[in-house]
Amino acid sequence: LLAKIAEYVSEPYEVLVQTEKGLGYAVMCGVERSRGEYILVCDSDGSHNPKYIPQLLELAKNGNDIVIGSRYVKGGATQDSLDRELISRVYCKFAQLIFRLKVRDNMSGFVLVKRRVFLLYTIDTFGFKFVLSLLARSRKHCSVVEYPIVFEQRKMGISKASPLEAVRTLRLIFHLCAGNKE
Ligand SMILES: Nc1nc2c(ncn2[C@@H]2O[C@H](COP(=O)(O)OP(=O)(O)O)[C@@H](O)[C@H]2O)c(=O)[nH]1
Ligand SMILES: [Mg+2]
Repeated sequence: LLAKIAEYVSEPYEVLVQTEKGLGYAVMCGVERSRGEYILVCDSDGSHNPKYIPQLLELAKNGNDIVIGSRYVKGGATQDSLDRELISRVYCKFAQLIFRLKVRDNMSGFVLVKRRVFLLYTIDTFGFKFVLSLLARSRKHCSVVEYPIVFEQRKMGISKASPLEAVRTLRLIFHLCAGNKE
Protein backbone atom coordinates (compact mmCIF):
# COMPACT_ATOMS: atom_id res chain seq x y z
CA LEU A 1 0.00 0.00 0.00
CA LEU A 2 2.81 2.42 0.91
CA ALA A 3 4.61 1.68 -2.35
CA LYS A 4 1.45 2.33 -4.32
CA ILE A 5 0.82 5.61 -2.53
CA ALA A 6 4.38 6.66 -3.39
CA GLU A 7 3.75 5.73 -7.00
CA TYR A 8 0.66 7.90 -7.35
CA VAL A 9 1.24 10.91 -5.11
CA SER A 10 3.76 13.53 -6.21
CA GLU A 11 2.99 16.18 -3.57
CA PRO A 12 4.71 16.02 -0.17
CA TYR A 13 2.73 13.83 2.22
CA GLU A 14 2.91 11.86 5.44
CA VAL A 15 1.27 8.49 6.11
CA LEU A 16 -0.26 7.94 9.54
CA VAL A 17 -1.02 4.34 10.47
CA GLN A 18 -3.62 4.42 13.24
CA THR A 19 -3.86 1.22 15.25
CA GLU A 20 -6.35 2.33 17.92
CA LYS A 21 -9.35 0.12 18.50
CA GLY A 22 -12.44 1.30 16.64
CA LEU A 23 -12.23 2.70 13.12
CA GLY A 24 -13.95 6.03 13.79
CA TYR A 25 -11.84 6.63 16.89
CA ALA A 26 -8.64 5.70 15.02
CA VAL A 27 -9.51 8.13 12.22
CA MET A 28 -10.09 11.01 14.63
CA CYS A 29 -6.78 10.28 16.39
CA GLY A 30 -5.12 10.46 12.97
CA VAL A 31 -6.83 13.73 12.11
CA GLU A 32 -5.58 15.26 15.35
CA ARG A 33 -2.01 14.04 14.73
CA SER A 34 -1.93 15.13 11.09
CA ARG A 35 -0.36 18.34 9.83
CA GLY A 36 -1.32 18.51 6.15
CA GLU A 37 -3.98 20.68 4.52
CA TYR A 38 -5.77 17.65 3.08
CA ILE A 39 -6.45 14.33 4.73
CA LEU A 40 -7.09 11.12 2.83
CA VAL A 41 -8.59 8.21 4.76
CA CYS A 42 -8.38 4.76 3.25
CA ASP A 43 -8.60 1.14 4.31
CA SER A 44 -5.32 -0.67 4.84
CA ASP A 45 -6.42 -4.03 3.42
CA GLY A 46 -6.13 -3.14 -0.27
CA SER A 47 -9.79 -2.39 -0.95
CA HIS A 48 -9.10 1.28 -1.63
CA ASN A 49 -6.68 1.67 -4.52
CA PRO A 50 -4.28 4.64 -4.24
CA LYS A 51 -4.49 5.09 -8.00
CA TYR A 52 -7.55 7.29 -7.38
CA ILE A 53 -5.73 9.72 -5.08
CA PRO A 54 -4.63 12.19 -7.82
CA GLN A 55 -8.22 12.64 -9.03
CA LEU A 56 -9.58 12.95 -5.48
CA LEU A 57 -6.93 15.56 -4.68
CA GLU A 58 -7.65 17.48 -7.86
CA LEU A 59 -11.34 17.72 -6.89
CA ALA A 60 -10.41 18.97 -3.42
CA LYS A 61 -8.05 21.57 -4.85
CA ASN A 62 -10.88 22.72 -7.13
CA GLY A 63 -12.80 23.82 -4.07
CA ASN A 64 -14.64 20.74 -2.81
CA ASP A 65 -14.41 20.43 0.98
CA ILE A 66 -15.21 16.71 1.00
CA VAL A 67 -14.42 14.30 -1.84
CA ILE A 68 -15.94 10.84 -1.57
CA GLY A 69 -14.48 7.80 -3.31
CA SER A 70 -17.85 6.42 -4.35
CA ARG A 71 -19.04 2.92 -5.19
CA TYR A 72 -22.53 4.05 -6.04
CA VAL A 73 -22.18 6.71 -8.74
CA LYS A 74 -21.86 5.97 -12.46
CA GLY A 75 -18.52 4.31 -13.10
CA GLY A 76 -18.17 3.12 -9.50
CA ALA A 77 -18.52 -0.50 -8.38
CA THR A 78 -17.85 -2.90 -5.56
CA GLN A 79 -16.29 -6.34 -5.55
CA ASP A 80 -18.00 -7.08 -2.22
CA SER A 81 -20.36 -10.05 -2.01
CA LEU A 82 -23.90 -9.45 -3.23
CA ASP A 83 -25.44 -9.65 0.26
CA ARG A 84 -22.97 -7.11 1.65
CA GLU A 85 -23.57 -4.79 -1.28
CA LEU A 86 -27.32 -5.02 -0.79
CA ILE A 87 -27.13 -4.22 2.92
CA SER A 88 -24.74 -1.34 2.23
CA ARG A 89 -26.99 0.11 -0.48
CA VAL A 90 -30.08 -0.09 1.74
CA TYR A 91 -28.27 1.62 4.61
CA CYS A 92 -26.92 4.35 2.31
CA LYS A 93 -30.35 5.00 0.80
CA PHE A 94 -31.92 5.14 4.27
CA ALA A 95 -29.32 7.65 5.49
CA GLN A 96 -29.62 9.66 2.27
CA LEU A 97 -33.38 10.09 2.81
CA ILE A 98 -33.16 10.78 6.54
CA PHE A 99 -30.45 13.43 6.27
CA ARG A 100 -31.48 14.69 2.81
CA LEU A 101 -27.99 14.06 1.45
CA LYS A 102 -27.04 14.27 -2.20
CA VAL A 103 -24.20 11.83 -1.61
CA ARG A 104 -25.10 8.28 -2.54
CA ASP A 105 -22.13 6.51 -1.00
CA ASN A 106 -22.45 8.31 2.32
CA MET A 107 -20.84 5.38 4.17
CA SER A 108 -17.69 5.09 2.07
CA GLY A 109 -14.46 4.82 4.02
CA PHE A 110 -12.40 6.28 1.17
CA VAL A 111 -12.51 10.04 1.51
CA LEU A 112 -10.37 13.12 1.04
CA VAL A 113 -11.26 16.03 3.31
CA LYS A 114 -9.82 19.44 4.11
CA ARG A 115 -8.30 19.12 7.56
CA ARG A 116 -10.12 22.17 8.95
CA VAL A 117 -13.43 20.64 7.82
CA PHE A 118 -12.65 17.39 9.60
CA LEU A 119 -11.83 19.29 12.78
CA LEU A 120 -14.77 21.69 12.54
CA TYR A 121 -17.39 18.98 12.23
CA THR A 122 -15.82 16.74 14.82
CA ILE A 123 -17.11 13.33 14.10
CA ASP A 124 -18.45 10.63 16.35
CA THR A 125 -15.80 8.24 17.44
CA PHE A 126 -17.87 5.08 17.56
CA GLY A 127 -18.43 2.70 14.68
CA PHE A 128 -17.25 2.43 11.08
CA LYS A 129 -19.35 5.16 9.50
CA PHE A 130 -17.39 8.28 10.36
CA VAL A 131 -18.08 9.69 6.88
CA LEU A 132 -21.83 9.68 7.53
CA SER A 133 -21.30 11.76 10.68
CA LEU A 134 -19.15 14.21 8.78
CA LEU A 135 -21.69 14.53 5.96
CA ALA A 136 -24.73 14.85 8.23
CA ARG A 137 -23.09 17.51 10.39
CA SER A 138 -21.58 19.56 7.57
CA ARG A 139 -24.57 19.19 5.26
CA LYS A 140 -25.51 22.86 5.08
CA HIS A 141 -21.99 24.24 5.08
CA CYS A 142 -19.71 22.19 2.85
CA SER A 143 -19.34 21.34 -0.81
CA VAL A 144 -19.23 17.62 -1.40
CA VAL A 145 -18.50 15.64 -4.55
CA GLU A 146 -18.39 11.93 -5.35
CA TYR A 147 -15.79 10.37 -7.59
CA PRO A 148 -16.39 6.83 -8.90
CA ILE A 149 -14.10 4.13 -7.50
CA VAL A 150 -14.06 0.36 -7.55
CA PHE A 151 -14.05 -1.06 -4.03
CA GLU A 152 -11.71 -3.99 -4.53
CA GLN A 153 -11.56 -7.31 -2.76
CA ARG A 154 -9.35 -7.22 0.34
CA LYS A 155 -5.77 -8.32 -0.29
CA MET A 156 -5.17 -9.59 3.25
CA GLY A 157 -6.73 -10.20 6.65
CA ILE A 158 -10.34 -10.77 7.58
CA SER A 159 -13.25 -8.36 7.78
CA LYS A 160 -13.98 -6.63 11.06
CA ALA A 161 -17.49 -5.83 9.87
CA SER A 162 -20.15 -7.67 11.89
CA PRO A 163 -23.83 -7.58 12.80
CA LEU A 164 -22.75 -5.48 15.77
CA GLU A 165 -21.35 -2.87 13.37
CA ALA A 166 -24.70 -2.83 11.57
CA VAL A 167 -26.43 -2.11 14.89
CA ARG A 168 -23.82 0.57 15.67
CA THR A 169 -24.62 2.23 12.36
CA LEU A 170 -28.33 2.35 13.21
CA ARG A 171 -27.45 3.79 16.61
CA LEU A 172 -25.31 6.41 14.88
CA ILE A 173 -28.17 7.37 12.56
CA PHE A 174 -30.52 7.93 15.53
CA HIS A 175 -27.81 9.80 17.41
CA LEU A 176 -27.21 12.09 14.43
CA CYS A 177 -30.97 12.63 13.99
CA ALA A 178 -31.24 13.79 17.59
CA GLY A 179 -28.24 16.10 17.09
CA ASN A 180 -29.63 17.58 13.89
CA LYS A 181 -32.82 18.69 15.67
CA GLU A 182 -30.95 20.76 18.25
N1 LIG B 1 -7.38 1.35 13.66
C1 LIG B 1 -8.41 0.56 13.36
N2 LIG B 1 -8.73 0.34 12.07
C2 LIG B 1 -9.76 -0.49 11.81
C3 LIG B 1 -10.51 -1.12 12.83
N3 LIG B 1 -11.47 -1.88 12.26
C4 LIG B 1 -11.34 -1.71 10.94
N4 LIG B 1 -10.30 -0.88 10.66
C5 LIG B 1 -9.84 -0.41 9.35
O1 LIG B 1 -10.98 -0.21 8.57
C6 LIG B 1 -10.90 -0.90 7.35
C7 LIG B 1 -12.25 -1.49 7.03
O2 LIG B 1 -12.47 -2.56 7.90
P1 LIG B 1 -12.72 -4.02 7.33
O3 LIG B 1 -12.63 -4.97 8.47
O4 LIG B 1 -11.83 -4.27 6.17
O5 LIG B 1 -14.23 -3.91 6.89
P2 LIG B 1 -14.84 -4.26 5.48
O6 LIG B 1 -13.95 -3.72 4.42
O7 LIG B 1 -16.18 -3.59 5.51
O8 LIG B 1 -14.92 -5.75 5.46
C8 LIG B 1 -9.80 -1.94 7.53
O9 LIG B 1 -9.11 -2.11 6.34
C9 LIG B 1 -8.92 -1.33 8.58
O10 LIG B 1 -7.97 -0.51 7.92
C10 LIG B 1 -10.15 -0.85 14.21
O11 LIG B 1 -10.72 -1.32 15.18
N5 LIG B 1 -9.08 -0.01 14.40
MG1 LIG C 1 -12.01 -4.16 4.14
